[in-house]
Amino acid sequence: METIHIAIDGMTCQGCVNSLTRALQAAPGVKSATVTLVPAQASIEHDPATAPVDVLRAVIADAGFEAR
Ligand code: 9UX
Repeated sequence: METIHIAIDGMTCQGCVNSLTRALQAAPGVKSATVTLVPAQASIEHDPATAPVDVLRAVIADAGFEAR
């Protein structure tokens, strides 16, 4: 497991934080995800073999946000 931090564009409220948190935690290979609005970022503990960064970026995009 590795932990990465990704800056997120497009979150405007705590609901955004909650929905992105759920989307990330539902992704295979993600052990845990902590999302904050200030600063706008996600800290993701993941298995890089199962959930590489480009997959995490896609999960974030599908949730309606943008990984910066
Ligand atoms: Mo509330 Mo955040 O509708 O988009 S979830 S602003």
